[in-house]
Amino acid sequence: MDTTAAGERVSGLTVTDCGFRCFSAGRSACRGFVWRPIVDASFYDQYNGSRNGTSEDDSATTAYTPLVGSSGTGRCGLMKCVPPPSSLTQAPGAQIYLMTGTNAVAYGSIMVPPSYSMACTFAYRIYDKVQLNYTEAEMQCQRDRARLIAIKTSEQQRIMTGKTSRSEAYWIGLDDRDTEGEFVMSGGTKPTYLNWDSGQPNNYVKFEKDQDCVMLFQGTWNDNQCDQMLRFICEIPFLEF
Ligand SMILES: [Ca+2]
Ligand SMILES: [Ca+2]
Repeated sequence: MDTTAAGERVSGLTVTDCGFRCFSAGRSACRGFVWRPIVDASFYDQYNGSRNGTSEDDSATTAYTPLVGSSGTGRCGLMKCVPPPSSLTQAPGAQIYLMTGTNAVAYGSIMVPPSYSMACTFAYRIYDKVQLNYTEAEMQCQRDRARLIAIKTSEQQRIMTGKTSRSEAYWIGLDDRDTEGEFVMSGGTKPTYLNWDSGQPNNYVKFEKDQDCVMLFQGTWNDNQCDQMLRFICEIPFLEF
């Protein structure tokens, strides 16, 4: 089991069991955990707008049951750190607990689609069963109330490198479509953390099209033609750097 910032999710656990997993993992591996009841997808529609119609469906099928104590089972993810308090909402959704000594203390809740995994400062979804061009990928993320991932730290890059396939390429939220050579991240900021592959970006011209959209491939970045059909990664940021 991965107990780094964004642990693998395990389904079918109660809050108590999830807390026990966290406690057993030890404080260095688990500072807190996120637990989500299995909910009807329509429940999330109230908060997240209409869901996508182009990609994998979520497995959430049973009715939503409000979280009270340890009743019911859900998905459990251990976290090495937890989202900042400013990102928490009162909306019922993913429940976050802090481990304090031998106790799990309710910390808050956060509303992200059930298909998204939680990290410390963001939630993400790796779309690896559908391939879209850059604009379509952007739109798919927007339907999740998310954006193509803006990788702003080496920690965020490390997580994504670990979660993606080395044999595949994924669109990330970085492009120079407006002005050649001036890359802008999803959210409109200029990148300060950079992770280009050697020799990139090269704006390579093929069939009279240059390269204005950035993909993650084997752990580093490369600009590519925006009409290429690639996998992609969406992100819901909890904290902007
Ligand atoms: Ca370019
Ligand atoms: Ca390139």
